[in-house]
Amino acid sequence: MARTPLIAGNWKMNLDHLQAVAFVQKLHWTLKDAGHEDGSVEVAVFPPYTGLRTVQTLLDADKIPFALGAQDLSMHDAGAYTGEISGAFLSKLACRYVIIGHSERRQYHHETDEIVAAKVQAALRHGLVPVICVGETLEQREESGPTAVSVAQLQVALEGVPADADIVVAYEPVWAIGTGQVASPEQAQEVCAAVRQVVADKLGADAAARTRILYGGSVKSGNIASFMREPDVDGALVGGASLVADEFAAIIRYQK
Ligand code: G2H
Repeated sequence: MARTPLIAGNWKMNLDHLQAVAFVQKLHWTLKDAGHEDGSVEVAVFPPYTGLRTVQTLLDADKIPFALGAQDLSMHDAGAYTGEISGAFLSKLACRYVIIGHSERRQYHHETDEIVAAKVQAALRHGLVPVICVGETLEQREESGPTAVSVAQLQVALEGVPADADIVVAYEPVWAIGTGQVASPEQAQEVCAAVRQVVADKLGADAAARTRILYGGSVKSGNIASFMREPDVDGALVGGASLVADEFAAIIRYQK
C-alpha cells in the first residue's frame, strides 16, 4: 500500500502567533517558487496553542495546503482542569493532528505510558489523528536494545484503539533530539519496522500497511533523503530545522 509521506514541523515553544503567520506565508512561497508539487508529500505544522487560530485562518484564507496540528492535548474533554486544552477545542480549530507523548512531555511533565494512552483516546474521541511519539534514551538502548522501549511504549498507547483508527507513530530516539546526533538510517529502519509490527499485532495487517511511521531527531535537509529511502520510514517529525523556512522547504522537497 502506498503511503503518502508526511513531513511534520514541531515548532515546540517557538514563534508567537504573529511570527507563526509570517513563517507559514514564507514557507508557502518558498515552496511555490521552487515549483514544489502540492500533494506529493503531506506537510503539517504544529505551532504552540496560541498560534493555532491565526495559522488556521491563514491556511483557510490563502488555500495553503498544509495540515494543522497541536503539540499536546488534555486527556479530559472539559471541566476544572486549569491550563489544559481539550481535543474538542482543537478539532474546532480544524486541527487534523495532535502530537502525544513527545519525549519532552514524558521527561519534563512526567507523562507515563498510561497518560499517553488516555490522551490517544481523547484525540480519537474528537476526530484528531494522534501522532504517538516513542523512543529510548541512550541508557535504555544500552540496557535493553534498540527496539524494546518503543515497542513497550506503543503497546500501551494502542490499548483500546480500534483497528480502523487513523494514527501516526513517530520514532524519536531521545539521544538524537536536538543534539545533532542523528540515528543512522539503518537504526531508524530497525525500530520503525518493530513499530510497524506492533501496529500489526494490535490493530491488524491493514492498519500496519496504511499507518505512517515517522523518524524524528535532528532531521535536516542533508539527511532526510537517507531516512526516506528506508521501507518503514514514511516521513519525519522535524524540530529545530522546521523553524527555518528555506531549510524546512528543502526537507519537504527531499529527493529519495
Ligand atoms: C525531536 C525533533 C522534533 P529536533 O524532538 O520532534 O526535534 O529535530 O530538533 O531534534
